[in-house]
Amino acid sequence: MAESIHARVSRIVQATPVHDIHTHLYDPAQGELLLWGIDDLLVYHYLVSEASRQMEVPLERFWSASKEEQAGFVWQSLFIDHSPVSEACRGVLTTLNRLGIDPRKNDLASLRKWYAAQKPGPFIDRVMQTANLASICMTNSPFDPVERPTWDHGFTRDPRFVAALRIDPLLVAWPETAIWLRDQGYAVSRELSAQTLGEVRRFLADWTARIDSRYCMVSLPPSFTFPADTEIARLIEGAVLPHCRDQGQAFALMMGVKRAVNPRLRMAGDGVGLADLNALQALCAAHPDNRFLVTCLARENQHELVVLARKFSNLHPFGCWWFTNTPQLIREITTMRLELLGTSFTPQHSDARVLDQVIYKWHHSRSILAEALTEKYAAAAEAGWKVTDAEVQRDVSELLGGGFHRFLSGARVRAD
Ligand code: HDL
Ligand code: ZN
Repeated sequence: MAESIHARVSRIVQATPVHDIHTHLYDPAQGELLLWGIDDLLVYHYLVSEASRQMEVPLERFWSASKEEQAGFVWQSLFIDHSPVSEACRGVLTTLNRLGIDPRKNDLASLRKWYAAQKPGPFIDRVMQTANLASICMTNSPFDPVERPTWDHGFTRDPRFVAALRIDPLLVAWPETAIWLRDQGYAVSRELSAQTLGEVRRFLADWTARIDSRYCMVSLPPSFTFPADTEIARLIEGAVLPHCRDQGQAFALMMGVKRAVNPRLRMAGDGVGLADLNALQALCAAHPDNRFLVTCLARENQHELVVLARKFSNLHPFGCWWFTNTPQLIREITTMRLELLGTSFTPQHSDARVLDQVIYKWHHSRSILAEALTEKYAAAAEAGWKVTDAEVQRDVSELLGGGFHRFLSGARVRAD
């Protein structure tokens, strides 16, 4: 019996290693920065948000507890007292299940025992193999006082972990960052003079070289507008975009995040707002020689982002970011992108903060991608265009990192 289209597509999607283009994971040589294991899985801020609505203990008690105790509160409230039906809860279950652990037969103590028996090196290999990852792109910040010393000290890179330069404080907190830059030896002043912009470019070039950064990234609030007489807009236009052109780097914009909506939740306290994509339209139009990688946090921004990508070939939409990383929205967004962009986008990144998470993030997303692609191939077949396995493989390789790497390299694509 001929293999169904869905079986063929699923086989190829599962077998194609993925380049995970945005995570918060670190090179194993950066030590404790690379999180893994059951306690880190359970105190993931997505789960803390959800647990804060259900757990018996007050938030202040939660924050004063140890990581193990916090994991216990999350496990009790989201897995024992209530069924683990949220996407983040299902993620823990999928991860354990695909590591060969029956979550129903294991209490927290036995899960901890299992993890305690894992050695970092072999565990990392096992996780990357289980998730079928070709590479992991980190989020590397010169502004992070914990991460920066690892670069000062230097370390032998694991080629599977590639770097991306994260510059939020430079753009969203310029006055304080100007002082910090001066302490770092860059002759900047508060006003954005030509000298200051030149020094900001030198800082960007220094760190791009230091970490061998693949692209430059920033997350932006819903209030971001461009063009504008704001420090963000002037730093982007006067320093970041020229830097990216000089270095042949793409600029990644993550748009629509509202930081610290509820500060009591700490890292779990960020929210979402509608981004003004007129700013993105103006950036793409005014800077045709720059390449923009963009993801939006609001569901309501997704259609406009896709239509803008049809207008500007220097715009590459990627991922179902954070609050849109749910089966329902991944299905909706991926189908929208296939129907309006063909395969000229990157459907997903994991945003993983704990290494083991890449197992569930990619297991869940691969199955939805396979379904969405199957629907489109079946529709093409109905119209007389049966795709070959080689063509499916070409498309899937494009979607799981090939198109991203071509876009980074500046390979021109035709405009709409
Ligand atoms: O700004 C970002 O890169 C976001 O992804 C945040 O890190 C957020 O906390 C997150 O992990 N989302 O998935
Ligand atoms: Zn992120």
